[in-house]
Amino acid sequence: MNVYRYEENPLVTPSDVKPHRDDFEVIGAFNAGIAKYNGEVIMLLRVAERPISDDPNMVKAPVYNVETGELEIHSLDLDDERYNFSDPRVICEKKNGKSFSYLTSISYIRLARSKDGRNFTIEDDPFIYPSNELETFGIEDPRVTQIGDTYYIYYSAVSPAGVGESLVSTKDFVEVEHHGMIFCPENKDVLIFPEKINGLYYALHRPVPKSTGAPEIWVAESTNLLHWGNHKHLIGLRDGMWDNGRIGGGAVPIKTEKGWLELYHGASKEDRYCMGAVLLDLENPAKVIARSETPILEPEADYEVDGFFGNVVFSCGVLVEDDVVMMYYGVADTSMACAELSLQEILDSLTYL
Ligand code: MAN
Repeated sequence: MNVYRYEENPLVTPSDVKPHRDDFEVIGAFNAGIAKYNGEVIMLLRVAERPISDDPNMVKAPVYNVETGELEIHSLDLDDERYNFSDPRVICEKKNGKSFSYLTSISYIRLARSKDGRNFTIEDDPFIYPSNELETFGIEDPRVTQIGDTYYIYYSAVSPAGVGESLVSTKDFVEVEHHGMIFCPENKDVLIFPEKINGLYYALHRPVPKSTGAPEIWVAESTNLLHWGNHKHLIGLRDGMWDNGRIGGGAVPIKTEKGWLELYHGASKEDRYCMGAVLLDLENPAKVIARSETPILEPEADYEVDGFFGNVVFSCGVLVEDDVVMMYYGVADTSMACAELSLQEILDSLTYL
């Protein structure tokens, strides 16, 4: 696969972003949703910030307080036996195994704008900030689907109640209307198709079943974008391959003559995140036509390998012009990059079922 990484990469880094509070530092500006609006490329950045800690033995965990509308800072002692601090992203209670008690940072969504798709100006204030009890640990990994003149933005809403997917909409990237949670915990990586198919809206989503099953990609239908049903399991993990750990949708599905092309992320059991592709039937997105055997993009550049959580390429949005796919993607849970790939080459690389 020919991948042309922009010379300007990484396009946005944490040091480009001003923290929204003086006592906080920005540790991530990544996993951005992408839109085109008024001739500009808009990044909806996931900005992750944490309280500056003056004591190396203490970790400060920020939590949004719904009553006060402010962040509360919880100080946790690294020697506290109850907690496991080994994953830099989360603080887990030891007895609970994988489920977490706190995040080490709080994420919200900030806008960055560009005329050329390479040089971005970052707005000073948060665009979408945690605002209810399902968002007290933050909001993450936004995707944007434009339908008519409305941009539907949906993101992971994280709280002690779990991680679900919430929907908002805007027409101008100023006023935002909230529509509530559309997929309840645990669910992430929702991708709403950009048009109705045979009279119905479609979305990909990624539940995390607990008793049997794995973090895999599902498809659902809706008449109104709010209520989703007729859920079907779409694609699963593949033993011994790059996507044997967890998978989830990445970019809004791209309409091609051959079918809907979904660029998805797959992580190995070792948490190495790559991008791959799956082709779905144009008339029935629940039908898989073809899939990547090998990744179309994998962490290779130093900014993809090293960072807050290394070995991650994670796209939440692409722009397509003729044969060129401009894939914007988060790198190492730290920064944003972009690479160009050929649409035809991606389609030709797939293994047809
Ligand atoms: C995972 C990672 C983190 C994220 C949490 C909650 O641990 O994706 O970046 O903050 O889930 O969504």
